[in-house]
Amino acid sequence: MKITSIEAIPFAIPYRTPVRFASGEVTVADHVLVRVRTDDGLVGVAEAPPRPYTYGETQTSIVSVIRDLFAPALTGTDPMARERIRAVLGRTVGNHTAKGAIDIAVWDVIGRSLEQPVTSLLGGHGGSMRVTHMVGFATPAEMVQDALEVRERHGITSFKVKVGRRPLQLDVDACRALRAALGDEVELYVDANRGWTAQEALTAVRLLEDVGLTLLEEPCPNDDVLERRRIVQRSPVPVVGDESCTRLAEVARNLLDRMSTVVSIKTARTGFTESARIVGLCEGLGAETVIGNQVDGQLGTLASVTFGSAYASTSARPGELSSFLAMTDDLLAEPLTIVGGRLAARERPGTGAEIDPDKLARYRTDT
Ligand code: MUC
Ligand code: MG
Repeated sequence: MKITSIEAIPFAIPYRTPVRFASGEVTVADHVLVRVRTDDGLVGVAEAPPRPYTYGETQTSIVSVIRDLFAPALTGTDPMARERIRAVLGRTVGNHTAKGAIDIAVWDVIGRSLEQPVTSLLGGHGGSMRVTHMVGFATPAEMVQDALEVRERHGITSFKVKVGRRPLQLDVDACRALRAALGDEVELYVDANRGWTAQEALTAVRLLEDVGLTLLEEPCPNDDVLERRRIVQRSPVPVVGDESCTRLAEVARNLLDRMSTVVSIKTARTGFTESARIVGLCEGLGAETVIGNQVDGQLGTLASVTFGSAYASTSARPGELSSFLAMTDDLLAEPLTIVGGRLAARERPGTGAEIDPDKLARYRTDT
């Protein structure tokens, strides 16, 4: 089998309510659909969500790097040769989500070719995951309403709260309001997206001690080396590396340098092949992982649960698998449904994703 083409199709689907956080905001899912076709007539699909303010990738840059660099380099390659594909993509630094989506689409082809679910090929641990919902910046009352609604509708009982604002009392008030409204049973953790200084982060976790947070994600810039280590040493809450852990070597450095204690794995960023290596590295070092989100649509979320539910260690904590709920529509022919706070991977060949052709025609922006 050989890859005959790799397409990168830009599309735009508005959000019902914008998702806001310390590093930026999302009002439209201006993502890229990646399709890998083979000479056997198979088609693998994946979604690349650029986050320009964090990584510098844009919808245009993803389309260009795939069209001009990665597609020509990989056309003619056997999709089973994942290590060869990884080596080709790895020659270029950055461009995480372009590479991640190609890797996932290749795995989708492999699953379809073998007529096996990719989640089984990867590890087949559990088939589903508990879901964390991410609550973006708003007033405390609006944040509480968002959390109560998703608990009521989808049974979700784990929440990641976006923090990193100034004055930090804004975030302290929001976390307190959420705990008061949701009760002691729900899990609450916070993600500052590097919005605070180390001192602000330490003050915040001290002020929030009685709220019972379980994780503190990207509290301050990772380049503030000594300050970041100071947080890891002093914080009563484990520190998660997200945008500071975008590839295997960064994860290794972050953990060995004591800059993070838990690692956020995003398949949008490291696909399945590199993510699997990160899982092994973290298990070997005794570091916990959490399946993160890059404000993915349904296709990206299906990839996250396909991967996250395949291993015991990645499904120990709930995964961030609900960001598509705020979108007005999606490309998947059969929508994802979160039931009782859980999302299941699909027991179908590949990742089980089928694209609705009418929706693609409506939302693609290149025609
Ligand atoms: C997160 O965990 O930071 C927001 C920006 C991004 O790149 O991902 C999201 C969620
Ligand atoms: Mg994060």
